[in-house]
Amino acid sequence: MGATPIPNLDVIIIGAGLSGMYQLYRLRELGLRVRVFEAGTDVGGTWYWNRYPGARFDSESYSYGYSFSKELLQEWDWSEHFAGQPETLRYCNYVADKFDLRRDIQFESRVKAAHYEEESRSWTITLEDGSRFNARFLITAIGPLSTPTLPRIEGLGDFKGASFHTARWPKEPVDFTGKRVAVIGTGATGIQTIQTIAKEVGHLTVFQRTANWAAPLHNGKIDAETQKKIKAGYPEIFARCQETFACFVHTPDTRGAFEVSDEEREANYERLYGERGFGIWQGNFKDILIDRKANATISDFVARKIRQRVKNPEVAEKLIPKNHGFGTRRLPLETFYFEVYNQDNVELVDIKETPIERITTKGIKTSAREFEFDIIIYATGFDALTGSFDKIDFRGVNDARLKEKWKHGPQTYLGIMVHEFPNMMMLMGPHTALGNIPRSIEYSVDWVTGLVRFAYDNKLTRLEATTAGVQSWTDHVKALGVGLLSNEIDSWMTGINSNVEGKQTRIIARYSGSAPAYRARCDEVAAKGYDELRLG
Ligand code: NA7
Repeated sequence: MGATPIPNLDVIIIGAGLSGMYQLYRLRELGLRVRVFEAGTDVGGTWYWNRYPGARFDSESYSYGYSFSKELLQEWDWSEHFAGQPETLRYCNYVADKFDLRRDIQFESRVKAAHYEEESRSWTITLEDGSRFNARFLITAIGPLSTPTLPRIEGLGDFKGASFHTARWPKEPVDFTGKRVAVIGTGATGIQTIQTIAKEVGHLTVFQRTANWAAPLHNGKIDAETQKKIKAGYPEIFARCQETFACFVHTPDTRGAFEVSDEEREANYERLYGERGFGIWQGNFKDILIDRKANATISDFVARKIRQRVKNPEVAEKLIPKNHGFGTRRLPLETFYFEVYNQDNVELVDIKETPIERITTKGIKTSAREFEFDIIIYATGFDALTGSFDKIDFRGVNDARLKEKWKHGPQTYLGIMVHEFPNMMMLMGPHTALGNIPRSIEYSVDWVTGLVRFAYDNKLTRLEATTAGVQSWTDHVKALGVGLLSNEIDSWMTGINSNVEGKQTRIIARYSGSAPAYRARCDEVAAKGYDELRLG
């Protein structure tokens, strides 16, 4: 132990994104001494870091904001059906100001270690600067997609122009006018970036490894009349989110794709393709994500749309995924993305055909050509779900290491607790329901708050998940994944990241059951006095 006394707290929260902010708010209500440690210089998490051009919601704005404060709901006006990142970051700041959250948040404080001490039944965290803090409880609010990854390509540091990962975008605007720009990656982030900067660049080259399905977002401004309706309708909006599979507003279809005629199916797809948001994914026929033939009908439909929208048939074919069906990876939503490839100054490079060999001082060298660029954008994604845990040296009872424990995939109880890691709770960790994420955040924060309150009310100082509890939840999560087409394809949802050593084998790190079922299970645990935990 160092010479500096360690301040004593009741709860330490890591992260001041949407989870950490709300968790702080709730724990303050219990009168506890809470401190949040945040690596960034301000609140917002995902919306603080992801400042890349075109970053915006794919969830309807009014279904995304916090629902816990009626006052907040009435005060805040979302300007668009799918708000852009600057607006969402303003929203996060508004919330922080309104509830005076910053006084308990320590910024520029990256946690590098968190160790449990049995004697004191408490957690000590160590920040990058060496300072340490101690608390009875540790709550991680570090986000499922918050550790960006760069390609493992030779010469990455050699490039003399400007290069950015989308999730580490500078605060100052980047000028693309007349510039030769490369984008590597065509996931949800790459697509938003490409369709936005294509309007400004001199020349754009997109390096695509795997074609992704994407469907129109159909964003629009919210006029005064609609604003009024939204504000009056919040109870119904949130009630709807509570009923649906993944907390989105889109009502799932109870019919199978082949329970309707070919004409009806086509008309349904046409309607969904013309509607705002995730309806085509979340409100589609019930079997498109589990039945190969049903999936083929929607995949064929969207492929036809791509062929209609992209003028050059060769380019269109490159943009149509061949290795996975529609919706089996996280569906990007787009705004005239496919039309970008009709611009004379935009080129698509299929890097499965001509792999990138190295980054050079001037640009990118593929097996076929050498390209020169002023700017390279890496839209190459994240070490998802477990990556942010791996970066912190979490140690539990008898020095047990979390990274080691999760070597072959996460082992959790309700996605919230881990055996041998007493008094540590995870928000939006692996094995929890994600979906429309603030809805899941609010539920998990309330559940964790209930557990902390239970501990203080009952003078409990040690809460631990049992091996049986962990086994049963982990088995349950695995069983839920059986039969899903999404589990047969590489993506961050199946734990694959080609840029991270050891993440080339598919795992089940994501809870794929319904949010209502998840909540019912957690409610049951709470109602029974948390008797599935080892309490002391
Ligand atoms: P994603 O969805 O993981 O997409 C990353 C993209 O980058 C994807 O197209 C990858 O191709 C590509 N990629 C990754 N590494 C490389 C290398 N080394 N070389 C070439 N291409 C590469 O991340 P996003 O940021 O777009 O979205 C993440 C989530 O954030 C999203 O689902 C939303 O929930 C918000 P691949 O498909 O792996 O072949």
